[in-house]
Amino acid sequence: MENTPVLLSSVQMARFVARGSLRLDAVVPPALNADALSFLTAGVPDVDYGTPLSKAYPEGSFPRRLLDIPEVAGALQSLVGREPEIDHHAVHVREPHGGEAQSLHADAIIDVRSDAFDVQLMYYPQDVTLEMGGTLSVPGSHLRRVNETDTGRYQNLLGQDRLVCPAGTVVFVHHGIWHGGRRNDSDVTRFMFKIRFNPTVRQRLLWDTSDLEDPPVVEELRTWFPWYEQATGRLEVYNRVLLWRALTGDDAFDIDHWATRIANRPQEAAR
Ligand SMILES: O=C(O)CCC(=O)C(=O)O
Ligand SMILES: [Fe+2]
Repeated sequence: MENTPVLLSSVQMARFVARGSLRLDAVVPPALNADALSFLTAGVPDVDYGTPLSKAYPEGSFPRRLLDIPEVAGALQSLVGREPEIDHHAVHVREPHGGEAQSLHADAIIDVRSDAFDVQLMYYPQDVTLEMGGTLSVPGSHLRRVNETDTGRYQNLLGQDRLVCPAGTVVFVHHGIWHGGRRNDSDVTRFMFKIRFNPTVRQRLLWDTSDLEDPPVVEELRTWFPWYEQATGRLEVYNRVLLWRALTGDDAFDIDHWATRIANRPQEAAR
């Protein structure tokens, strides 16, 4: 079987930088989804913080089989390199007709990095309907600095995304994305398996860069989300410019001269 990782394109990377998430619908085959439900019910043994990916999950184990899927492996490699470390993993269960919606939060507690990021893989082994309490997330929120539940009182942001997906969907999110599990109003238990990864290499040009100069890349980076304020929303685009510079090494990259203009601090004395 062909197991070569399928790397992300520059357009997909730019979309991740703009949205803070990347969704791969039904990439996990039905047989593994079926196995996953029993593994997740039993619980996945803990892995120590900082364990290298290649040592974290034994050959043949459910997480290893998930991470070996070419599209999953390729997306992960494109975002954080070949051998990231495991920060932690968790099985998130939302019981039928149980509990409350989680408040909107970022998993970053205190995190001021602008040139590096962790990613979280979220895997849904079942079809997730609107009633089942899929993860809500706010596109384009990841670069606005908040600390964990600072955003908890925000309800129903324009353009928010309440996840509805086919079985076997994997979503990768930036550590800063605003998100929260919803209340499960269905008769079915909803499972989600999450792994957070820390990069161990500089996150530069790790993806398939053959389309790096194509115009759709910049179009993605310009994406404007409906909840953005007219003025402050521009800060999100500015922060993407900084992140794209870090990811590509192109210190001159800009959108509408925003980053260039505010870097102008002439040192030469007037004569
Ligand atoms: O259960 C969910 O959908 C979200 C859980 C969550 O917030 C997390 O894994 O950080
Ligand atoms: Fe969370």
